[in-house]
Amino acid sequence: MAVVYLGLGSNVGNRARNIYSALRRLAPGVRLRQISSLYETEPVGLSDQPWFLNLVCSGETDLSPQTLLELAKQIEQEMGRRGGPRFGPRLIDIDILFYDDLVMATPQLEIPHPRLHQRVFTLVPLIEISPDLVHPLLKMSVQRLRDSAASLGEVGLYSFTDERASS
Ligand code: PH2
Ligand code: MG
Ligand code: MG
Repeated sequence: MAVVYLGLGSNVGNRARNIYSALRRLAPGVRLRQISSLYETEPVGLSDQPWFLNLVCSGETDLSPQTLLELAKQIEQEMGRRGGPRFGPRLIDIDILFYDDLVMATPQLEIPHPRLHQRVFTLVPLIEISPDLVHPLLKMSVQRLRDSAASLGEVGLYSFTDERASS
């Protein structure tokens, strides 16, 4: 059994519904433990696109990292994600952030996620659920990573009330 942290994001369609649908679809492979709030986040990497909703979750899994990646990709496909530019708009994105203390890199999969320590949209929800979680490569807690990250992108708690008001 491994403890994994996943990051989910969406900026196409009904973003909150997409993210919660993906969480439900993960359930056969990942026994969810903690789920952060939803955050509305400024796009990073390619700025000319809608803002994202992001959250992170933790869970227990018996899947290998490779099989977990395949499950994530399969869910993305089933939900209708199609190709597009790197860092561009996506209906749903499921990224493996941590897998126990594992450090690995293959052409298909890098764990910990290679950009998580720079991404406030990942660090802020991680701090909400596990502030003392230590990055196995950088040997810093996610709280410390956030304190030393260049403040890349705005991140705010998301409220469903705002969504109804604006649609
Ligand atoms: N994902 C990306 C690129 N940029 N920006 C935000 N705010 N949230 C994301 O999830 C995100 C992004 C590539 O996966
Ligand atoms: Mg991603
Ligand atoms: Mg991805």
